[in-house]
Amino acid sequence: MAELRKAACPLNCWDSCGFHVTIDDGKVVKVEGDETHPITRGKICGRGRMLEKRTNSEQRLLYPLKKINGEFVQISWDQALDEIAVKLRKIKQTVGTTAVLHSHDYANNGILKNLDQRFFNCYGGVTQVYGSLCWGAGIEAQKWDFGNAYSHEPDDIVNSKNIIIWGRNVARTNMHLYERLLEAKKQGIKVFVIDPLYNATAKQADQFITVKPGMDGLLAAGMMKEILRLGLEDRDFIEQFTHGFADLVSLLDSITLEKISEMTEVSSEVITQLALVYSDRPTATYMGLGMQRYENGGNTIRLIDALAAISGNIGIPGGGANYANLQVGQSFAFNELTLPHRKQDSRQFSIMKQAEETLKASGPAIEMIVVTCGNPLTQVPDSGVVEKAFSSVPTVVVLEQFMTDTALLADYVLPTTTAFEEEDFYYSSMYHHYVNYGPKLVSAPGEAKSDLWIWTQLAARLGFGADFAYTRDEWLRMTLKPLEDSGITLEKLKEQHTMELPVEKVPWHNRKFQTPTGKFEFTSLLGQSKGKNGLLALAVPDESKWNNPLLAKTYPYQLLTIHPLRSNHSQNYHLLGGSLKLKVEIAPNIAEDQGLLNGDYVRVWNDRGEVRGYISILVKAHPNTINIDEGIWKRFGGSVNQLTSSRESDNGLGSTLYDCLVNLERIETN
Ligand SMILES: Nc1nc2c(c(=O)[nH]1)N[C@H]1C(S)=C(S)[C@@H](COP(=O)(O)OP(=O)(O)OC[C@H]3O[C@@H](n4cnc5c(=O)[nH]c(N)nc54)[C@H](O)[C@@H]3O)O[C@H]1N2
Ligand SMILES: Nc1nc2c(c(=O)[nH]1)N[C@H]1C(S)=C(S)[C@@H](COP(=O)(O)OP(=O)(O)OC[C@H]3O[C@@H](n4cnc5c(=O)[nH]c(N)nc54)[C@H](O)[C@@H]3O)O[C@H]1N2
Ligand code: SF4
Ligand SMILES: [Mo]
Repeated sequence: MAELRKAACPLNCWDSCGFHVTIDDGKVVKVEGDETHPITRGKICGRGRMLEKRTNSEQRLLYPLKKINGEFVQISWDQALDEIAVKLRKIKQTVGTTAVLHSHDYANNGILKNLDQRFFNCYGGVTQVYGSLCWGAGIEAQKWDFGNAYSHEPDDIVNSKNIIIWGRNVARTNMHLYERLLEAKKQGIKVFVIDPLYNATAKQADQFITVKPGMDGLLAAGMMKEILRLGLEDRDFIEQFTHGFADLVSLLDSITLEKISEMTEVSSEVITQLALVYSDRPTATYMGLGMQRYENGGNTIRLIDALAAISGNIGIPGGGANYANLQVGQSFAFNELTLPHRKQDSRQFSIMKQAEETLKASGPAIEMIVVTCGNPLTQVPDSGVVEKAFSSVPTVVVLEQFMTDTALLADYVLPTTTAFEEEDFYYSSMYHHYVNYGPKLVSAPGEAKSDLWIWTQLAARLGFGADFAYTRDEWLRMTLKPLEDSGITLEKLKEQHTMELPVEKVPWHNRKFQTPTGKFEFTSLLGQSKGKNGLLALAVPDESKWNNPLLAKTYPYQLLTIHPLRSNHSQNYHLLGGSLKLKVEIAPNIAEDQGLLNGDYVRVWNDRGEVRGYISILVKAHPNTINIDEGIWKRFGGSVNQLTSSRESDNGLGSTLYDCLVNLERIETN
């Protein structure tokens, strides 16, 4: 008899959907949306549905593997754990615990996935990665401006007059915002999309504004110039609740609107018109993450925040500079779970430069890399260097569900469970503020074990078993401790499956900001305390004709590598079936200039590497722009990160994945 159970999507995504999962004969047979979920309301995307395939796939890793003479050999769990524990103990006794690099990302939104950090802290403190490939530049930017990065609750959107979707590929990456946009449009709320690509969201917009990639900060500066020229700014807000406005004014005075128009490749008329839209309050801004993956990414988000601030759109229903919603994750007892004080030693590599740092590390050199919830060989920039670094380290341990490009490089591959095979809570600090409960629904195939089981076993072998001597219930209760007063308990969550977290629904409505001055800061004291000048700037991407004219002559096209429609990063390509062809999407002018046709085979290259694929001419895109979706495995023609740079963003915490110039030419199919 088939059974229907409620569950939750574990994927790293804006939406954090509620599921209805059908189980038959001990197997997951279907994944659908839970129509009682207050935000996701029964609709889910193909990536969520495909979790059925991911769970049942014959490609699942079933046994611990060890590489011997270049070949993977099946070994027992005891052998794998004993050998890894011996190596960890030896490293600790000889060169010190920071000779271990913990390379991870956030492929699974389960709260107990953070126990890897507890393991490494209790072990003594390893080399950790800091910053984020994903959203690091913008998070830091909002911390400088507001003191934190908060979004309005999803249903607040109906209070807007205008909605600006700025660099977020909503129809593809954030489907429940897309649903709400369509509803808002029906109510007469105006929708504007600012993006170099004419994507599915742009098609639904009242107006699409194409912009030169990486130039959004300048565009925001242009709008601010016009708002001030026309006297449309919110004087009360500026005078009472902001710091550093005079610095902003002198910055805006240092450039003309004509120059901004030339650099952004947006006409002055459109800039003026958008200034009027911002002044016609409330205007909500929904920023995406693509546009901050540039050298100037932090400054870009800061200028857009400043635009929302001077136009009076902060702290009011229907407004907001919505980028991320960190208050969601901040609701849980993170320190109790991860025990940061147990670290005796520490070293940090930026997540962008983890490979270069590994290659040059000394005192101590990296002896072991442990990879959890990540596929760095595909996802980390400059993959040529990543491959070199991972191949150079004596022991690489990868906890995985599938034989990814990274797992192929490992010395030990430890097979892990998928979400329906273990119990956890799921939440996302990107969009809505509900936590979802995900029960264990089926048993894991073969000898696959949860990450938590692996940490528990290793901790016992290394003498800190007591730090992991908790039941699932106890772990989950530990994370909910700060929420008890709000009535959120494990029992209630198990019963209700999703619960609303006690967060600000209209952030900053009381105008009390979490910055050092307590105000919105155009000039950031936090930035200054970190050794920067804290000022806003008219900054451009590193790889642009404005900054590097010679490079721009050799490599005339800007390469974006946006998130794929049917895969969450690298997680689904091997399950899609059919023959996968790497698609090189190009702006129409490139096709005209080079006489390219759809289906032509081309190589795309720069000094860092080369990728080959088939031309697909976009109907509309900003001139000289190319896109290749990210996440593609080596065996399917990837990774596009062979082309991207590992430079860090202006504030040091974000990636510059889209700040990437390339050239392209047709070649013969081989
Ligand atoms: N289908 C799908 N959905 C996903 C994911 C996935 O892999 N697949 N991943 C999830 C994760 S982890 C994340 S971080 C989010 C990311 O969600 P998004 O922020 O929506 O995704 P991106 O693909 O980074 O880029 C979004 C948009 O930015 C535009 N863009 C690029 N450069 C610029 C620029 O300089 N200016 C402007 N204005 N726009 C620019 C791109 O053209 C694209 O339309 O998506 C989540 N959802
Ligand atoms: N060029 C380019 N590169 C990018 C991006 C881009 O837009 N362009 N986007 C960046 C962004 S936004 C992000 S968030 C990162 C994502 O980077 P990653 O998180 O590294 O990418 P994923 O492909 O989501 O997942 C990594 C692996 O985690 C495994 N996994 C899933 N669940 C579990 C689990 O429970 N336990 C363990 N041990 N493993 C698990 C999956 O099988 C998968 O192979 O990529 C970044 N890289
Ligand atoms: S991937 Fe995102 S949109 Fe798709 S089901 Fe999961 S949470 Fe929902
Ligand atoms: Mo991400």
